[in-house]
Amino acid sequence: MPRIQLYEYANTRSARCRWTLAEAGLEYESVGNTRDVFASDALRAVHPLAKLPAAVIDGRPLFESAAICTAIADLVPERGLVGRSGSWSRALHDQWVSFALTEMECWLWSTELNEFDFSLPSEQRVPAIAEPNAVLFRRSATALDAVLADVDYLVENRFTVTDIIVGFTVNWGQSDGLLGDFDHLQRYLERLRGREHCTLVSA
Ligand SMILES: N[C@@H](CCC(=O)N[C@@H](CS)C(=O)NCC(=O)O)C(=O)O
Repeated sequence: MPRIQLYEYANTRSARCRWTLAEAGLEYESVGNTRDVFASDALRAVHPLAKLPAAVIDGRPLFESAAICTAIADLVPERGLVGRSGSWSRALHDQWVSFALTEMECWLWSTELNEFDFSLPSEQRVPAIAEPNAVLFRRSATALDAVLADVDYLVENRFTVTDIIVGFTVNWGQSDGLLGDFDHLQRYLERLRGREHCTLVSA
């Protein structure tokens, strides 16, 4: 059994890792899990920006939620949570993860940072950026919605870790009120929320 420590807190992106660990059937040690974890030297030793989530897997530090989830999925090939490295399924996993993070989540994150997150001092925030961010998020969401008209899940049309990573982003978009007319994305979230270990929190 691998030894896994997860630096986590509430409904941060660490929820992706918590869900992946449950689907993988792996136990882990939860580290932090209070707001104080952000200011801790222990977190900074694992993540150079002291962000969540971060993990230590068999003594090796790893950060970025998608990387941690994928590494966890790779630990349990028998669970079929991700295609093997070099397979076309793995290429599709990489495609959808990149799409979710760089064509969707970045706009949500920018809005949060500029509206109310604690990372930027208020004089540096540009709240008006929320409007163009919403336009750009919805442009990508339109594309994903069209894909999910034909399939239930993104890789091999069965649930994989890809859906955990992408689903978190889609759920965030719904929490921000940006999914109103995307029926296929709404149904995708319903399917994901129907899973026993789902950590997605409804708005
Ligand atoms: N791309 C990173 C984002 C990490 C991130 O920004 N995490 C937030 C919590 S969800 C955080 O630690 N924020 C504190 C900060 O920005 O200083 C990932 O997916 O892990």
